[in-house]
Amino acid sequence: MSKIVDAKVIVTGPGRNYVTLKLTTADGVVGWGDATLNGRELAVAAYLRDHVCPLLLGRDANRIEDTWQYLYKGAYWRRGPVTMTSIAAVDIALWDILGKVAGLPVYQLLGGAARDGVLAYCHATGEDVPSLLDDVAAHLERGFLAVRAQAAVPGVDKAYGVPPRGEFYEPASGAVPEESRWDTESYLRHAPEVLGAVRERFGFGFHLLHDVHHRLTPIEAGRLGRDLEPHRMFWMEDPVPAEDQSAFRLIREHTTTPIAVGEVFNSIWDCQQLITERLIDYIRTSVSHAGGITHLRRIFALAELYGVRTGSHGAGDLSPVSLAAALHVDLAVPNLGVQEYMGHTPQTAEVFRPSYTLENGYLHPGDAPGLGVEVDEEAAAKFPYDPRYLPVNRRRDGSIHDW
Ligand code: GCO
Ligand code: MG
Repeated sequence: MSKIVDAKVIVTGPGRNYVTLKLTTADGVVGWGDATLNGRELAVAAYLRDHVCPLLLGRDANRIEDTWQYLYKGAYWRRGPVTMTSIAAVDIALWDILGKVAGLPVYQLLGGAARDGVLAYCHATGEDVPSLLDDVAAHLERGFLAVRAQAAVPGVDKAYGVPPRGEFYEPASGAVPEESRWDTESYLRHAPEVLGAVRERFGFGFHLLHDVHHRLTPIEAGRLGRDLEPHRMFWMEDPVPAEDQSAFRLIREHTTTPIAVGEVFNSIWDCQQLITERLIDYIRTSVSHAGGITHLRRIFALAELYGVRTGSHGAGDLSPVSLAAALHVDLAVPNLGVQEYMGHTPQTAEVFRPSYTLENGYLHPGDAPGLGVEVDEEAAAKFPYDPRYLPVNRRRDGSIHDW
């Protein structure tokens, strides 16, 4: 029995906001979990503080599955990003504790390494095609073997994924959401040209990815997928709003471009139809938004049965604790596809000190016991929470579109 004696929620804003859970056992072992939900951080912090932390005190830290079931079934009100991010944070922290007690990196507890390293994809962006090509070149020079390419779209104000030149991409900003404008026709004309320009310049010797960010109808997505076929995409991500699972059947009828979905999902039930009916190729659920290591493994195991590979979300709004947890899972599962890797800002690195490494396009979680991330609480206290929201997207006529 390894009793949990303390559960503390840390809210910090080193460049962007993160919510971190710290669990401590009677033996003084500390486990860290990520509970960040971009733009809704304090809802998760309150859920943990008010409804979860008090229930954890006195529980056996070794009973990870039991704690997961206790928090999931015990709440009665199931699923949803706030609940599942909270459960994820507890679960990730418990795996961290188990690894530290065992003196083993978490991936060893998950069955050991199934590969030497985890293929990572980076983000290349540009305000126009020449600047995108420069950025792709810079990432290929750094050794990346998989590159996501996003460029500004003519007529679209603040296109998704494109930061002002030289700045780190962070879509959340402002105490009220920023608004952007969207033009489907312009995007559908422009995106195949942009991705074609990337292939024309750099060839086919690396994986090319693109994120549509939930903005098309199924038939539009089918057309885009078909237009992208000559460019041999690794994947087309989130072509339509992800919650409409049967929409993906229509896309499938029109294109062989592989489809990736799942960053906004928070449970296996969100993925069930997509996986079992083979409507997608990559499942992108993240460890911190989909119930932690325990639940992510279950989703990935279901996916394996149907030939669906993994492609975990790894944007900057997932803290280094999440990225580390994802990497331990990635290293151990048989059906890894790729891991998203945006990196974190220098300010974030003042608070979180991960031991994962990136070499020749592959990430590795490292061999420190547990997850291998240290969190500097004094540094965290220096960066106050700063309310920021994800943008709202409007069509030309002013009506709200998916962002
Ligand atoms: C991605 C994602 C992110 C999200 C972000 C929202 O594929 O990396 O789409 O960029 O927009 O996580 O907070
Ligand atoms: Mg995405």
